[in-house]
Amino acid sequence: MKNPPETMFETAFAEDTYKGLTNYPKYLLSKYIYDKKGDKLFQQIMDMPEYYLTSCELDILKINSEAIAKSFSSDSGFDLIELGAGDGKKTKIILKELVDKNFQFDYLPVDISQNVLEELESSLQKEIPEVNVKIQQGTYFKTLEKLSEYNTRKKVILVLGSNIGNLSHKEAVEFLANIAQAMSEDDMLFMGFDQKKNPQTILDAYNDPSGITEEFNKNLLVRINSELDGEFDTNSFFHWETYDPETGTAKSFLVSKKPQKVVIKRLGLEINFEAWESINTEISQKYDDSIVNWLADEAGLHVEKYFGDKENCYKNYIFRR
Ligand code: AVI
Repeated sequence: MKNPPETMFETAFAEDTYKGLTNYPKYLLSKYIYDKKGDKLFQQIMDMPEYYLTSCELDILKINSEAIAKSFSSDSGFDLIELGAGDGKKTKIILKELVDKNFQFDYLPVDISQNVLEELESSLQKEIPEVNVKIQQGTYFKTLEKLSEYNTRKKVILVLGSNIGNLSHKEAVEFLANIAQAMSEDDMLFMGFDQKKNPQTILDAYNDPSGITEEFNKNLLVRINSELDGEFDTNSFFHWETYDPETGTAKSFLVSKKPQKVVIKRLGLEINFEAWESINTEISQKYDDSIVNWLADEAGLHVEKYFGDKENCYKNYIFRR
């Protein structure tokens, strides 16, 4: 890494961008794709026919809603805590079932964005007014820690969308171990994991002909341009996807079409790109039961059960301590 500027970085985005673009090979962190535009593009990705993950998980939740709701229930009621709730499209299937069956519960969606939470709360008030919503603005683990200090009744922690796939195995174990730490024996974790499958299906999901995934990926460069005074010409990079069936890792790259230098003023950097040099922008890990069991074991959890679609393209696992 080149010597960082003497002044401190203004934001974590600035620091992480500096580290990633002065590393060899170059990388950027996918969490920074999600600003207002990135969120919108991800909504569009979830509606694409190639992006099977959303429809598979929706099917699993619809087909198994009764069994899922039953497994969550507890005589003394429970708190349903969702990490990263988004627009709640999938969660509403479970919430409807829980309300229909008259189960006693509160719904606690956790998100860093107050705006996202307020929108979710008002849509729930319209669509399922019976749900007692207690929005929790904050980071996942701080919020979980706080909730496990004050709440004594059963916690059901919900993480949908195979978001764990954007973490390396090491980071995924840390993520699960942090959740495990907030869980008592009664509590459970319900979480989605995209599964290994025909490699072509995976490549198609991350390489749509309409170019939405490319725009989503390039939003990283757009953000560097607007927030860090960068001078990326986004047209001189193209999106490239790979999938390794041995490791189950799909990787997204931006590849430089030509030799070029890019200035990022706020970082005091001029970055050199060779022709065809890449920036890794995301990993989307695919799993099978052995990997999920191994991750759980490393994190101090175990798999109690799973719900899958007909072809086991996607699975939602129930974990306990
Ligand atoms: C949010 N995450 C689980 C998505 C995925 O499948 O890795 C993000 C995404 N990247 C490209 N398409 C969708």
